[in-house]
Amino acid sequence: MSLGSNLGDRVGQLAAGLEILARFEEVLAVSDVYETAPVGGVEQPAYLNLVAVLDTTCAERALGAAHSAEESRGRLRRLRWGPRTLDVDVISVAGHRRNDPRLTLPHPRALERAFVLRPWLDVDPDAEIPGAGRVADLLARLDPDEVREVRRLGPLPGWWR
Ligand code: PH2
Ligand code: MG
Ligand code: MG
Repeated sequence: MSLGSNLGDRVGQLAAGLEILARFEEVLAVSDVYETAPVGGVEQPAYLNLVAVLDTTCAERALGAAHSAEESRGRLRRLRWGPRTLDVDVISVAGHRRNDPRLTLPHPRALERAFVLRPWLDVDPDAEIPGAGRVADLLARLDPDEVREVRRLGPLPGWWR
């Protein structure tokens, strides 16, 4: 799962999101927090992003947990790729591949997003995106200017690891 926030108390939003996810599934690992330049959409504040690994092989459960976490933070969907209190995206579930408008797996844009790949490497250096390759290789292929806009801030305060 990829968590992102660029409005209000960004750290608090991420921590609250993780707490909700943990009510659904065991959280096996949480990456460091990264500050990242916004990708796409309108001009908006910088994001904080992290990646969490949940103990599930069920895409529907992962999606349900993600939506609950977003709703708990009063997420408003005004603009595609616009600013948000908390965005939780299911990136990959147990190697599944599916093309469903509700949830496409793996996440179709993860392979080009340093704000997903960089924290993901923290928690799983051998991670692979089904059909796309190793996360480490995909990250190495990205424009270094974009990757440089990803700044590591360290662990999320108040969250166990
Ligand atoms: N999420 C988006 C759009 N753009 N940019 C960054 N840096 N981080 C995000 O999480 C993000 C984004 C849509 O979900
Ligand atoms: Mg997103
Ligand atoms: Mg989303």
